[in-house]
Amino acid sequence: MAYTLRGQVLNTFSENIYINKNLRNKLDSTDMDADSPPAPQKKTRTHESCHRFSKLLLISFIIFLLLLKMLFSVALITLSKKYSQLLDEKEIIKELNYAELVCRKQHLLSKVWSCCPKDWKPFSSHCYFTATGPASWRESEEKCSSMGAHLMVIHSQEEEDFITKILDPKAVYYIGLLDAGHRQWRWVDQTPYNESATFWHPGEPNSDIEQCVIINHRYSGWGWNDIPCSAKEKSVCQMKKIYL
Ligand code: MMA
Ligand code: CA
Repeated sequence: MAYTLRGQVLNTFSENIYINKNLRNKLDSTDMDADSPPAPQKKTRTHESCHRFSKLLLISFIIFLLLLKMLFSVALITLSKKYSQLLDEKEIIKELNYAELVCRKQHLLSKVWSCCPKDWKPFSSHCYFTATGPASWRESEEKCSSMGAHLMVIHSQEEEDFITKILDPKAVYYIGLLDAGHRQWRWVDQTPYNESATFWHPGEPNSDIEQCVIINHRYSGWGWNDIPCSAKEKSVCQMKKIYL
């Protein structure tokens, strides 16, 4: 008998041909000689079922191989996804290798950690740093940029309240708002300037030559004021939280 399945099938196949040939010879000789004994039918049937079994075995093997291939493909896709995720995380950590990360779990059962660099304050989906400057608006923005951040952008009362609680009421801080010309206010992250979510001090903005914006505390409370961009002030940097 053959050693491999393929060999076995071939072997069975050639045996079958041989038997069929044999049968044909027998039939031919029957035509010529009616007295000859009948062909051994039992043996042929055994070989037929053997052939069917081999066929079944071959089909099962092919299905098994296909399933195996599918399994391998799924495993390969999963692994490559995990690998690229790992590379991304490594890239983020490499970029931030100047800082230790402080991470928290979103929920007790969550697998995701949200992180901010050490000395940055977390709020909602962002991290905030208030110890830059004094420097001009442009230099302050460059400093934030060098840390993978930008000057702070404020879009809600909650964000305004969060930041004012951690700022020094005697200091002045640049935020990421700029006059692009003719009192067209632009946020550094290109998000739209929404008039209904602004926190200008009463009477501000008040001067065309004051094109950069600070946040500070006055007798009336916290608010924004336009000032000349060359003034050296502190600033607030903001970056997205890092999720691991
Ligand atoms: C300063 C300066 C301005 C601001 C006024 C408000 C005198 O200028 O901070 O930007 O608008 O004060 O009185
Ligand atoms: Ca002003």
